[in-house]
Amino acid sequence: MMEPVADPECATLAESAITIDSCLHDGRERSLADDVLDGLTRPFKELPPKHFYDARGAELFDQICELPEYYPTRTERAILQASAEELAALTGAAELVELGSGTAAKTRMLLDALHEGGTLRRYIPVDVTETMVRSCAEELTSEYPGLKVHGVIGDFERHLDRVPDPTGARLVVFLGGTIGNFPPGSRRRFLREIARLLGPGDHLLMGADLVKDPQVLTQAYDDAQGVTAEFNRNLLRVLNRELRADFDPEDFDHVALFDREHEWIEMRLRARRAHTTTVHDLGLSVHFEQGEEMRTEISAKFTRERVEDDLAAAGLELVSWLTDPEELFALTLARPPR
Ligand code: AVJ
Repeated sequence: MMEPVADPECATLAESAITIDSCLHDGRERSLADDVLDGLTRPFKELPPKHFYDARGAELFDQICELPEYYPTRTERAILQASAEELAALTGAAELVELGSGTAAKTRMLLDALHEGGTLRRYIPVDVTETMVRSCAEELTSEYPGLKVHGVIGDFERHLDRVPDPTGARLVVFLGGTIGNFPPGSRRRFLREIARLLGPGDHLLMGADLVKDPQVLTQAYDDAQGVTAEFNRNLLRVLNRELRADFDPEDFDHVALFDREHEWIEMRLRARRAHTTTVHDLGLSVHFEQGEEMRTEISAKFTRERVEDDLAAAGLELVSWLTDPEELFALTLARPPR
């Protein structure tokens, strides 16, 4: 059925409508090890949020998206619902490149609209989770006759160069507000990398969570059922399994706070007692003071001005600013200047 092609960097598996490039191999484990070694030996301990999403983490994140307190997912979905047709008309996209595609649940609204508009030919999901890319490729090729899917199994921070050359007007989508996970400098660098995927006539559609009442924000990251707390602590289970660390997740409390100066949410894990943990694969022992906090995520909140400035720094201009009536969340359509 699928024939592996000999390519040591990125193996390609191809069948009629589906192409899958894999860029992962052992690179992912190395990046976790490097991130943990750096992050846990800093004066203020920190781990990057991208390692939350193992199978359990992805499941917990799906639960977060259904929580009453967590408005971003349903709000973005409603905005997409209301504007998919307009976006399809504005972009006339023949191909949709999605960064962090996951189950592509929200993407279907765009695919539907582009399909209806008669322009859609190819979908290019980029995601670290191989099973997601594969199952979504299979579902979508059977749902949309004639659609080609070229999946890239990789980390969008490292493997954007593996996105195949464009075959027509392109729409790159980066949904969910994940752009907020980047601190400001890296954010602009990343947007510049995305901009390199765009030629004249191409567009970027990006979701951005907006600055709002701090209480609404902190509740979204510290829900009553404790799902987000579990999601946060799950990061320690990832380290235990992948790097043979011996964290007891119950040694840590979940903390979510809104940093008003930077206008971002921070999630942290706070040590309940002084203790030392070993990360066996790294030969590393890490001491935590009682009450010591380790940062596990920033999730920046935006204003229109901030989005416009960041886009401009990446050489992109804002075309449409689409938001919900309460202005909780925004979808921004941008393009290279003409
Ligand atoms: C997937 C990065 C958009 O920042 O809101 C949800 C992750 N963390 N609850 C976000 C998350 C805690 C989410 N993003």
